[in-house]
Amino acid sequence: MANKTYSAENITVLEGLEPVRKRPGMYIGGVGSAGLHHLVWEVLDNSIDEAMNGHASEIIVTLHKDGRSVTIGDNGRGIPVDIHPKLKRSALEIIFTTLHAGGKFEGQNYKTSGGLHGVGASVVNALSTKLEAKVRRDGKEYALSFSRGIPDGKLKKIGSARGTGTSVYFHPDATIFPKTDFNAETIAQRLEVASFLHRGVKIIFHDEKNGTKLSFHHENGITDYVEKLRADRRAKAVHESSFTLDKDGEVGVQASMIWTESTDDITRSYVNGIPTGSGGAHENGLRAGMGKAIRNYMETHKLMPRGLTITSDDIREGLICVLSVFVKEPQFQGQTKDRLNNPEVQPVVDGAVRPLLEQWLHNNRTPAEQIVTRIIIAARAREASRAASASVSRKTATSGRLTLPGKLSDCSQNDRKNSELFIVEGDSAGGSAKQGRDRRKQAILPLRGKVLNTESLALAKILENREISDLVTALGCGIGSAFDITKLRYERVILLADADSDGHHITTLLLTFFFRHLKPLIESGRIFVAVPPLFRIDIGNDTHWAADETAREKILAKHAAGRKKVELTRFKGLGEMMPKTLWETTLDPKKRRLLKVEIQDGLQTDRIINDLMGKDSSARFRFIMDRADEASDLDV
Ligand code: 0RA
Repeated sequence: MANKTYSAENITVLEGLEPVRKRPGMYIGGVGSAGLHHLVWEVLDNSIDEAMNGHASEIIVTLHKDGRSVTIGDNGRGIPVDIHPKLKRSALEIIFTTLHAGGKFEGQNYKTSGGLHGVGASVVNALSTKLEAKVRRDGKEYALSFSRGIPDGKLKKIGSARGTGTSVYFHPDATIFPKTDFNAETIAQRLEVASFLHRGVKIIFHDEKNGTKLSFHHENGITDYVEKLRADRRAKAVHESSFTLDKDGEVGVQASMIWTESTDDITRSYVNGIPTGSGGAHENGLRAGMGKAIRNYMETHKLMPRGLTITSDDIREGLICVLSVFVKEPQFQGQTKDRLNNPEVQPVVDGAVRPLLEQWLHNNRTPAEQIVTRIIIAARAREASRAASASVSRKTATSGRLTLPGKLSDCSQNDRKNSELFIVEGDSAGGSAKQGRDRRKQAILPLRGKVLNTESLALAKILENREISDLVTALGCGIGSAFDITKLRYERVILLADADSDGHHITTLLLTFFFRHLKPLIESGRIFVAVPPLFRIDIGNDTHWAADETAREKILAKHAAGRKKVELTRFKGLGEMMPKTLWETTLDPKKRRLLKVEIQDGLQTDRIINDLMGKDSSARFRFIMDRADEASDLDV
């Protein structure tokens, strides 16, 4: 079986391509940006497979000048071009025009990298206005092109060639995808991750739009990935080199981990090269195996401190970990299909991690003790912050309103339904909001000055801050280990700050705190950002409000033409707005505009918050420089 050569006969024919164009979402998950980029991942996966089977060493991905077409080339064996004896068509044509073609159903040539179990090439073809495949084999170069999945002609010999390889050019169909522009950064990031997960493969990204070329190549695979994650965050490692395991088998398991002084824990997990942001069976197996290995080690060497319990969170604090598994038939679940649902994978990962990590700890006593020390520090810090947060939540739990923060103007109704807490920037805006609100349903908590930047601070430290602890008390739901969402005292929490850069900063600081420490409030859709107006425009007897310059210009164009008396007021801040005005524009549920805060991509949000709010100012600098051309109207 190992040396069996593949030829046109092996290809199984199941269906035509019409279903793909009728219901593209069924094959690529959707026709938005993620679906569009999925096409690239599909074609890429075929080349990665060729490399992982030892036949290719280099993959070149080119984003063409139009930004809407891509070529992916490799130096593998070249897709076979021989003619199928029954179908009288080339294997190349069959692979690109037949769903489920690729010989993968015989269990050979099984695809171990990402993708859609071998349907990839034909799906991409069906959804492209043009696709051209070129193959170098047997000293010749062949080409075949297609439109919307249908061959434009016959397979052509276009010349002689040295070496072997395949290249696939495609241009997605704008009648299927509302937007067909590829994002170079999205592609570059994916390629870099692929180069870590498939060690040794050289992946080159050529962005013809910017004229840039990137080359990704990591001989040490996920060990290098962990090191990159650590270095990006400037997190100081507590031991010298990471622990890495690589176990072959029915389910392949690779994991690499290092403990750092940072308080976050970062796990990047992948199944067949596909990111699994929501975890699943493989991550559960990793946690279980890691927990058991460390506890066993601590017990064997009598390192368990008396009277201190070590939780799995303590073990993970400061941990940077990459987990990559290869599974024959992965089942993904969840709204974004990024959670692995194969229960059989958990014991396999657990069984790989536990003995290997435990053995490594026994054989490497210096790092082992450095890790144990880190875990004990985490456990002590957790106990300290639990004591602190318990004292904060006790205030609300025991005697209700009397112990609420003095500056909170609570709403009068007892029923939580339809109640709202406005967190307002500044005492004077707080005063206007207090007078202008619907006092039955709306509570106001004014915040003084800048809010604490909670990124990279321990919870115990954060709760020493008066503004934050007042906020937690007002919310009533506790925090950290004392968090209980059923105790939240309001249905909605609305952040209300000035429409200027200071206001945006305050909103960002508050959202950082909510994301890091009260994430379930965001996830359950309870956090909102109010949009106060920046301009008041009086035209004749009518008053209009505009949230920004664009809205102002629209209103002027629509209503002010030809009329004489137009009065324009720019609000300096919420504080100078009359209570009645604040009600009409920002508080009144019938007229106001609220933005609901949602987390679309947890990993990306984590990265951006870490870059923008974390200790590492160079990450912030890079973030700002990368986006300098997007900042058109700077606040001065
Ligand atoms: C089937 C059989 C063989 C190679 C490939 C597929 C192949 C597919 C892709 C897709 C992108 N790059 C690729 N490179 C190779 C092996 C044919 C042989 O036995 O020589």
